[in-house]
Amino acid sequence: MIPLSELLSALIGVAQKGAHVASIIRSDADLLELLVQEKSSKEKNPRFVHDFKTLADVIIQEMVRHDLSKEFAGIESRIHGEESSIFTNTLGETVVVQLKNSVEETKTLLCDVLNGNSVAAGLLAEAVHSSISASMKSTFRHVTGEIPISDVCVWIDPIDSTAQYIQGQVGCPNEFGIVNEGLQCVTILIGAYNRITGLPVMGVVVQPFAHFDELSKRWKTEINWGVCHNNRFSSFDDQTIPKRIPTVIVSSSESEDVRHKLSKDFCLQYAAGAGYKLLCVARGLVDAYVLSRASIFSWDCCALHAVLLALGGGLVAFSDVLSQDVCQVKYNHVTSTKHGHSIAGVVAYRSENNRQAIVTCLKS
Ligand code: 2IP
Ligand code: CA
Repeated sequence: MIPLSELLSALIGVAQKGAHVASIIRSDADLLELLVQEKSSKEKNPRFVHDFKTLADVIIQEMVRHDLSKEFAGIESRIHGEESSIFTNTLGETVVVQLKNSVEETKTLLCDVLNGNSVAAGLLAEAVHSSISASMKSTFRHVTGEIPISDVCVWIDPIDSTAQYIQGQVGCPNEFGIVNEGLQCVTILIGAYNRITGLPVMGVVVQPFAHFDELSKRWKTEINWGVCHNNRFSSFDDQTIPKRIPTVIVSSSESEDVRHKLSKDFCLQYAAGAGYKLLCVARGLVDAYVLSRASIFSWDCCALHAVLLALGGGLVAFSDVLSQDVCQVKYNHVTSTKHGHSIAGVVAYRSENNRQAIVTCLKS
């Protein structure tokens, strides 16, 4: 058994480090150039077929795996990420991207994938091996309870809203406090679920680029979390929820039919990033996030699903929302394909009343 506060502390630590790596990549000229360049198939790295943006995702994911495995023996095989860590080139050669024991060894491995770019490899290796110590312990001192570590599995989305991360625009909050597009929509999502029940246990969400400080010309990071194992705890303060008209957030690619239906009872808002839209629900900026297509995956949802459960809300598949039983999405599917981890659309809500209101609207 391990204290939930210990697991939470570890997840917050690795998520903060992920945010640090994500911001180093955007602030270093060499790495940024690699990130934003769209290569034509002719220009593509002849040795390794993936673009740098995939490597940025994978290296953050593998850093989380490495650091958590050091702290919790045996958890390594139960940590799942969006990206495959195996890079294969057109000649059939493969490299497994992982953190080695030292900066030098990791640099050598990354240099191989980066086709000999040792400057970029060195910068990345240093970032993933760095220790950052911004402790938040005071904010979760009240989290009690324990869990057998052998029951804990983890889903990581190393960079959600990759397109916004690469574009790098500074978004502007609208009158609802929502940023439709921009770096603010980028999140790092780390969710723990129970291997037996399949239900979320805790989630951490970090916005590496939450607020741009004009004075220092630097981005400030924001971290939120929730725990829903026996008891419920979260970083959110219900007192700050603004009074507003009923509002639902959707993807800009949501179907015309669903948008039309929802707009009868709700004001509709749009934003990029599945994680960011779920965060808007957790913050109480909207009542719910509705997605009718199966274009979302376990790694997009697990962390914020935990936060919503901690707040008294939840996340159900769109395909199940009209059924009698409220059936929370589960994460313990046994499958090895990406498609096997997709969720049949989403209705994510902050309270039971909000869920009821969506059901009533969709039934009408
Ligand atoms: C994506 C990203 C997209 C989202 C999609 C996710 O994850 O969050 O923005 O689409 O569902 O899978 P939309 O913005 O239309 O909701 P990633 O960036 O990690 O691929
Ligand atoms: Ca994602």
